[in-house]
Amino acid sequence: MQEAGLEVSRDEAGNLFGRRGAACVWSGSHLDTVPNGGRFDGALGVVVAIEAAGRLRDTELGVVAFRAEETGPMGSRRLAELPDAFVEVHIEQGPVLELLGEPLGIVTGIAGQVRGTVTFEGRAAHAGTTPIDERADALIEAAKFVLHVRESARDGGLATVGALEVVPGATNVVPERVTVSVDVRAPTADGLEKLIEAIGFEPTWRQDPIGMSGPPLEALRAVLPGAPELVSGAGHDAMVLAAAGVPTAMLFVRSLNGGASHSPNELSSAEDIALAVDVLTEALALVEANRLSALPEHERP
Ligand code: HGY
Ligand code: MN
Ligand code: MN
Repeated sequence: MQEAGLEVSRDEAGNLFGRRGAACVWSGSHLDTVPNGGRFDGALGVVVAIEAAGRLRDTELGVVAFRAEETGPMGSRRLAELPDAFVEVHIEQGPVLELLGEPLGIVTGIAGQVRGTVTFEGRAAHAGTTPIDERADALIEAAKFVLHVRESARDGGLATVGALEVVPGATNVVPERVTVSVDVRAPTADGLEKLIEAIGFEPTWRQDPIGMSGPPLEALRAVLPGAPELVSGAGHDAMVLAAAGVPTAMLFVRSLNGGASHSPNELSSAEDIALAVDVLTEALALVEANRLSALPEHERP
């Protein structure tokens, strides 16, 4: 960020901000990722934003590297009160652009998601002396629920059990308690509600579906006329900014390897990433120029 000529600061949550001047227009993404994740989820958007800022030496703007996006975006909530506009570049994390043979895509909206856990109670017992029919095996009930979660998502939306905690978790003890994670996604609020009801659990965290909008979206469409437009099934920091009322847009970079993501197989090409830098550079300059021209004469720098 310093090499790009930005003034760098960090907040108490560990978010990293690079500013030039008033910095009303921002770009960036997150630096955290999932266990054993890929190298592009988040980091790609941070590096592309820094590169674009380094080219726009006369443009006042900001670049941000958020913390803790994967665990229910916390970092991005801080930026909501700062900017007039936010543009996030992100690897698509899906197969659409690769199937279309397109290097870049414009995001029109971000699917809603809810997360929570369900706990199954059983009774600890000796694996070698407790008859099968005498057992209250929490893991058997949890296993049935895991299948139920998957079947519930058959008619729309997505539902995933990614983590299981088995207590006491010993080879020779019948499980007495099992906690199951639930992750549910749907492009509409109605679809989300239907899936929550079908699964039958109480979410503890929610992000409603949200649209991209305003000057950042118009700028991407102006810079990339005719580019494919798609809804993101993955959540992003951009959804938090948009939900806070900040005009927000996202640019997707083609995922290779069939859209593999949250996996070491995640991949975008250097050529596509270079194109994204060109597009983001033009779009940020356009958003800031339009913002300035919309200011009353006496407020312009
Ligand atoms: O889970 C998501 O959609 C994002 O990767 N945090
Ligand atoms: Mn991400
Ligand atoms: Mn991710």
